Amino acid sequence: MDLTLCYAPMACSLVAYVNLTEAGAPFKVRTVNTGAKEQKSADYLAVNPKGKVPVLLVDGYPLTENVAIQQFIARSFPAAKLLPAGFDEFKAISLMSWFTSTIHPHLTPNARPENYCDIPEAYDGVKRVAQKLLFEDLKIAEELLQGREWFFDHFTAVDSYFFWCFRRAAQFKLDLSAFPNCLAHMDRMRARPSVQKVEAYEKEVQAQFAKAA
Ligand SMILES: N[C@@H](CCC(=O)N[C@@H](CS)C(=O)NCC(=O)O)C(=O)O
Repeated sequence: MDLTLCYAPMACSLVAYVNLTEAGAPFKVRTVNTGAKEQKSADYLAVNPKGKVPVLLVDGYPLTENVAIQQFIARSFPAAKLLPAGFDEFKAISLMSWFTSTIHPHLTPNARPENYCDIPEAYDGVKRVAQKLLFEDLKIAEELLQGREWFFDHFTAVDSYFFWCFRRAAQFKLDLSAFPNCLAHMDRMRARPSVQKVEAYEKEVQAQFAKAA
């Protein structure tokens, strides 16, 4: 099976990078320079008409959406146990669906308030409302992680996905001190070689893009 991940630094394509690495899957990367709007180029739109990362190309066929991609990786490489077993598998899919449908949209207005309101003077208000909603989400995640290392009884794709969400919140310089369990989870994730690898790779790609600008 030939796998290529369309990946952009800082973006949620990090999750698939981590999970493919955790699975020991051989994969190639097609970098996407979102700063230069490469995701809206005709070439890229032919791969994903939504103009977003991630895309996982499986033998050349594009698979989009994080929830589907993480399940595809987990099922293709079962030995990595990237999804928990039994009923917990559905709880894991439920959590990842919540990250996609709720947490992610509460993060994006911090970066792109102009996509939510066309009154520049109101951008701070857009961010404030999104942050309030995000903190309600994080309170739930904080409770789920109480007394636990991972969301389930071992590391899974849910941990990779939540790591990206929480790291994104940290990148917006939000005060996350009310979420010690989430902060400890982020530290545990950063101790994993897969996360160290993607964060080093991310810096390399950012440097390449900066040089090309
Ligand atoms: N629901 C999609 C969301 C994908 C998404 O929003 N990706 C962002 C990066 S985190 C993106 O490509 N943004 C570029 C743009 O909107 O122009 C998924 O989970 O795969």
